[in-house]
Amino acid sequence: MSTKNVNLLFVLALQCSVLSGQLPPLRPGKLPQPTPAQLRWHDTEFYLFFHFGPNTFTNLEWGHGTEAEELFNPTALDCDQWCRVAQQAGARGVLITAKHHDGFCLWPSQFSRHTVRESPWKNGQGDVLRELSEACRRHGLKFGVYLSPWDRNHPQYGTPEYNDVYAQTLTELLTQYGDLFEVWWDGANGEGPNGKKQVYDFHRFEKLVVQYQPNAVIFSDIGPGCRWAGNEQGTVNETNWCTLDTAGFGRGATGPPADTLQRGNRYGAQWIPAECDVSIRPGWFYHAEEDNKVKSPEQLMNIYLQSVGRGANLILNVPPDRRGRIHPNDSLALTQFGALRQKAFQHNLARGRRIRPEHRGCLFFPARVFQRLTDGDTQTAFPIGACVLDLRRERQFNTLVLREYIAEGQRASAVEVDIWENETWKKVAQTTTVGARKVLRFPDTSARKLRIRVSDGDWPAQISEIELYKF
Ligand code: FUL
Repeated sequence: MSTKNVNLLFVLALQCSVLSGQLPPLRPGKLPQPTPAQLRWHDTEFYLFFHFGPNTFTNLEWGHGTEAEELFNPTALDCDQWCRVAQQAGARGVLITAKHHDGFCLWPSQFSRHTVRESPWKNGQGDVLRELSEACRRHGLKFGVYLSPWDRNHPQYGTPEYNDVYAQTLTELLTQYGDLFEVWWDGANGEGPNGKKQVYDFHRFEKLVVQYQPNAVIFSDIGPGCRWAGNEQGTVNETNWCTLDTAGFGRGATGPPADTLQRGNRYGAQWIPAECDVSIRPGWFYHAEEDNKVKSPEQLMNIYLQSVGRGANLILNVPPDRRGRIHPNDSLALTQFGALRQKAFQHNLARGRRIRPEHRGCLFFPARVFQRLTDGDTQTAFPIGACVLDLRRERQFNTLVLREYIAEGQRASAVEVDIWENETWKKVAQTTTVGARKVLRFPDTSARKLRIRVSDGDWPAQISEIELYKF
């Protein structure tokens, strides 16, 4: 939709609101909007996380940095298998711990002596990042990296020179493995081998990402691309604003409070949407004793509904084992989760169905304008306050999906859903924010007509799609 087109619609829709006696609050000034890279990131929705490295072989979660390189020796590393599992789960990308806190580099970095090159794996000729990035390209998956700022191995950690080392290793990742969709900075910042803590030059690191990978989004407690959601359970609050105020906050211990990360800040100064992280097992790295503690497909579905279903992205960790393969228990759970989701969202009862404004005063709009809400195209939107969806005959459903047209900011703060029953409207669901998407679940309900109302928010809240399911 062209801007001119949008503006004309806004004027008409405003007249329409006046006619119907409802003048919505207008907020002066422009709201923050996502960059094109962030918009693509929103579309990526769900991806896998791979924690792999010396900890896989020592059974630790946080390596000390003193582990011998000889320990790293996967016997049957198969990144194509990782990618097949990701695809079966319906993930659109993967992200790997290129370096965790123990400092071991999964690629032969020129700026470290603690890498795959010093290990016996493939006689020191291997490069996990090369294998994974190439497998991702073969499988049409996006690729991202976690490069821990905290390094318990590097001799220069804790000195200004370590910022050069970090910038150089980051540059290797940004320039040698093709397109990256995300760069991940965790908040852990402990002491190095010399007992010192690092003062990081994050500004310099951010500039490198922008320079070499302008399409990549940076994850951290304060973005700038996307934010930690404030817990490691993979969920975000039902009220989830994509905007955040970062002034006065840093990364890690100095980050915003968990509650703020969970909700974002309405009218926050920057577009920094939430990303929910969680592991399919209790730990982030592989531990054989957790083979029977893999989350079930139903648990994964619940996590998905409370992350992606609340407008956030989900990064689900699946740790490869000592062979360098995804354990069958994890791969089974992921395949079943993928099938569960596919089945749940297969048949959209609203697709192509007639949608009308609730208020008669709006009827001078051409009917096709309203059809944007059920046309299956998230690029077409309409700033409507209340609309009625007609399913043509009585249908059973229990799930409504709404998508806000976030390219022009996030505005809706309250939505109500009613069904037409016994000649009156009966409320079946309500929620707060919408954002990139909101999945609303409610008990099995039968009706022919539904009313969807953006009952509060800054005008114009544009909805791009309304979907209806029964699962
Ligand atoms: C945290 C790390 O300390 C954990 O080991 C894990 O990598 C998690 C995803 O991020 O900051």
